[in-house]
Amino acid sequence: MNELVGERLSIITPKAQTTRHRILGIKTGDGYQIVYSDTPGMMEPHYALHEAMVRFIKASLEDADLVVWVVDASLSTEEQGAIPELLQQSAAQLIIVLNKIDLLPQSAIAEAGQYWRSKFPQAKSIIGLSALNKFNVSTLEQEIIALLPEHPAYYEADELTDKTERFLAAELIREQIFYRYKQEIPYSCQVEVVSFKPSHRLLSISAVIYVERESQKGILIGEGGKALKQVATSARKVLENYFGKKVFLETTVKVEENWRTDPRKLDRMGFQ
Ligand SMILES: Nc1nc2c(ncn2[C@@H]2O[C@H](COP(=O)(O)OP(=O)(O)OP(=O)(O)O)[C@@H](O)[C@H]2O)c(=O)[nH]1
Ligand SMILES: [Mg+2]
Repeated sequence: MNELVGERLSIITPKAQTTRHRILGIKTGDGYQIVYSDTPGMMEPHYALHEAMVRFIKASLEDADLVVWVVDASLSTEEQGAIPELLQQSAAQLIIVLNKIDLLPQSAIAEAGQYWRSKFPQAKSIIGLSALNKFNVSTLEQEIIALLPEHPAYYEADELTDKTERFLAAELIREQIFYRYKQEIPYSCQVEVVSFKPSHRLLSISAVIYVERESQKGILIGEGGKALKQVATSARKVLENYFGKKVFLETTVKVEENWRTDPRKLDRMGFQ
């Protein structure tokens, strides 16, 4: 979606389940407007956060005129997950994107195309692309535009997303956590920006990083606060680059017991 919209709206990491929300990306062009919903990846929900993530997927599927189903073409067919029932049941038109074809030899791309055609005979098109190398992204956009229904624009031409700068800032901090910690830590963290104050030259951001348990807090902060300091330094650089000004970033770690499994806490944290 970032490549299609031409903006960094969703964070990207090598770890699974990076995206936790439904994030709109709006692209308005000459005579068209595309409203993308980037969603979490489909999965079996194991706890309340997962359930909230699946709700975002369901709502997006219900609203969609068109579903762009992105598969990782570098995985073997055995490694591909089952095709979710929700997708099979969706009345929306379907495009299958075989992403990461930069990792495949030409012959394997053709084979992948045939495999996915047999899985989705109803697909309007199956497009191999590389989001990384920006290969075939504009072809995909042309296919999408061709399938858009006639409708007045939903958003103003200069709107890019439904998310606030606060939200995007919190996500960029979370992205650094996903990059810097292993195993359970990224999944036990949620970031909230509690203060976002832009002035002429400086942007002051205060963020709370929630963890579920005292032990995770210790790992996150690290010996002598070193690990958290590294997160904060790299996040500050990313934020400065993103917002185009100097950033003062303050981070606090708080234990919010079992926030992932408590629907009320999740509601308060913006997962309603
Ligand atoms: N080689 C290669 N890697 C890619 C390409 N597109 C994405 N990636 C990598 O794949 C990983 C996952 O990318 P994400 O954008 O986080 O994937 P996602 O499908 O949104 O995943 P979740 O948000 O975790 O559900 C990251 O490490 C990306 O850099 C591509 O075209 N080629
Ligand atoms: Mg994602």
